[in-house]
Amino acid sequence: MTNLNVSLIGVPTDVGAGTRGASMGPEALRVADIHAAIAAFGADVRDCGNLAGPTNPNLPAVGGFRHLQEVAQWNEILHEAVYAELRAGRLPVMMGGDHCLAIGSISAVARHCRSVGKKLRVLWFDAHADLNTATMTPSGNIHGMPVACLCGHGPEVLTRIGGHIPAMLPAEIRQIGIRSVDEGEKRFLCELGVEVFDMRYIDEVGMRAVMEQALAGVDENTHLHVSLDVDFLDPTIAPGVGTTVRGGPTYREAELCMEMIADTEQLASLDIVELNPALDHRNMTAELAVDLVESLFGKSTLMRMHRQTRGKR
Ligand code: Z70
Ligand code: MN
Ligand code: MN
Ligand code: MN
Repeated sequence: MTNLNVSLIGVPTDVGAGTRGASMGPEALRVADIHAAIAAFGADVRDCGNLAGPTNPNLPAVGGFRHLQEVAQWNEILHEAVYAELRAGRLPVMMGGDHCLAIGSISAVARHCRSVGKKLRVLWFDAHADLNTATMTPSGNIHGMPVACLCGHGPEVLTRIGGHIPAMLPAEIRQIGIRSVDEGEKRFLCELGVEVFDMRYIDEVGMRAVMEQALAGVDENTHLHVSLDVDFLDPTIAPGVGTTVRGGPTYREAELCMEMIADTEQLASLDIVELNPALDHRNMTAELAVDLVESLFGKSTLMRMHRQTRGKR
């Protein structure tokens, strides 16, 4: 069963993003009552509050990176916090914050997997591949680089976090919903052999088949990490993000993703990132994210039992 000892970790950073405001994401998720949404399933939910890290100096890129030292500091702090919760047997939920925080969270998850002998599977829901490097990046924004850093391609201050380079293998990640990929990233995705379920593929085979493939091989010994960049969702339902990209999944498709993950009962850590309350309307994107979290923690359990009974008749 999914671990119901849940720790909420606020990560109020936007140092990796191009647009300011994701630093307000943790509070918007609290206002949407993420705590109650998870506690409703009988979970023991602990809000650890917000981590403290460097403020956003709002400077231009240097050597291909914006705010490299600040991003490194935030991720060192986050890595230790996430690792501590995992060791304590808890399921950490990272309330971002921009997507650069996946470097700290996933490196901690991977370290935990190595220590307890679990297989790692990362599901990366995003409009973007986030696989840029200093030479390929069009922006210098490090939220466009966490997948590369985790796979060992990036500045040492980021790749060495957690003490194992690479923190993660390309074979351990599945990317879903991708529809905005830079030229260099396309080549690099191929080169690394990352399994990508882009929007065209989702259109052609449907979300159910996509999720079956993305979850193939997940078993009782798998630690499932979900990294949910809310710009994965279609901007008509999720306007509160820094970089909207048209043509994303619908509410129903996104719910199905989360329900199929809940069915595996292997969810063990979660990032919710890139929520930007400064660009949202009446907190609708935060509320949508909380709806998805409810499904991820098994909101449809009753219906699932009903479906199984019906299937046997
Ligand atoms: C672009 C870059 C990005 C999120 C934008 C965009 C990256 N590929 N990621 N918004 N979440 O600048 O690297
Ligand atoms: Mn992202
Ligand atoms: Mn994105
Ligand atoms: Mn709801």
